[in-house]
Amino acid sequence: MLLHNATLACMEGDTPYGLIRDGAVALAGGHIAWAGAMAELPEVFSVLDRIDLGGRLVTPGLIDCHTHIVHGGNRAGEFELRLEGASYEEIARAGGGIVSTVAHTRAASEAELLASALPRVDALIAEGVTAIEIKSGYGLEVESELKMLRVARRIGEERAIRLRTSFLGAHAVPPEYAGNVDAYIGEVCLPALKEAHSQGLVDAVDGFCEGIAFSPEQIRRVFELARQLGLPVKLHAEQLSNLGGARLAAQFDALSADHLEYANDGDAQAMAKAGTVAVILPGAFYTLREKQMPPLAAFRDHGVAMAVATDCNPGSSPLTSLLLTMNMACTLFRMTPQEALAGATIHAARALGMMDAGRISAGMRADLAIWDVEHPSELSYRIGFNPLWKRVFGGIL
Ligand code: DI6
Ligand code: FE
Repeated sequence: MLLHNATLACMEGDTPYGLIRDGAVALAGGHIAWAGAMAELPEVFSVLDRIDLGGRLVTPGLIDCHTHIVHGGNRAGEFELRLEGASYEEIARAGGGIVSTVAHTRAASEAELLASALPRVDALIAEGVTAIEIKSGYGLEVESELKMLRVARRIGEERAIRLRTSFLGAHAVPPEYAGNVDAYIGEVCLPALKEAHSQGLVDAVDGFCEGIAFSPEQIRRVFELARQLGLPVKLHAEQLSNLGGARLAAQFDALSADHLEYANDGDAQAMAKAGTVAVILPGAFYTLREKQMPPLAAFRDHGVAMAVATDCNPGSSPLTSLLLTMNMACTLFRMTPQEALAGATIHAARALGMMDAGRISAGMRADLAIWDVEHPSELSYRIGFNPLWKRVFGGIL
């Protein structure tokens, strides 16, 4: 089929957004066969069935490259506590925070976890999202981590969306290992990773490198196993303080380092050298009323690709709108709307190692979003408005 009479934001090439007016996209076999100006349509594609898009905008399908969308319960009570003055770290140290979601996630059946996650996934799909990453990390015991990852895989079967899973066993120390962090890594985290990998449940390995979570040395043990298993790594780094997580991630050629509010110029340099994507998560910054901004100027100077993602989780970012996330990235961090859209497409794809997604180009999978807007800057500009017209998934409109 040939989509024509459209503006294309191809997200590659030399022009802003890779914008093409009076454009067309030829789709064949679930992939993009050709994209460009209608006037230059190759003869071979002129026989395809045509769909007139009425001048609408076509972008790559959006990609949410950092979510904890599978989780039990919610933390609205902590939201209230924070409004009364408690900090995120105080709540975590008092046994709330991630550990409270762990209790709910352990108690939930696979069917319950799936049923609670699907409406959140549907909210993303309704905004033109065609791929998401989902982390484990609220099980923190072998069987519960496996359960979360199975639910994540199920979401890819239940919905028309591409999925990448990340094993996040090093997310928090569960209460039964309090004060015994190294034993948790050796007795639970590493065996769970081996088992999950052997069951084909893991696409990448993540960790939380932070004072309230794991030290760089503890994360290193997890990354070393990932390397042995041939799995790429990524890391929650420099979110609340600078412990050197971004540099550690770069040493392991990480796909991404995420959050990064407390990262510095040297971290940006190391990430640039390793080709590690900076995943910017304005939902957590907003929710925690963080004041420290991620060093965007350093990322730009050193040529670090920046992605944006929801970080959808029940504690620090109960957010299921990638469009709102893009708006927040612009308003809170002064990203340009072009950077925000690149962050939710081409750079998000890279943060997932998904090399056939995130741009409109021959050979890419035909995952597209079609919008009732004139210019791509409008996607970041409105707050809480969804201009999606239709989504194309695997070449199907
Ligand atoms: N950083 C985050 O923002 C989420 N995980 C992490 O390591 C928060 C998870 C939570 O509070 O439940
Ligand atoms: Fe996160």
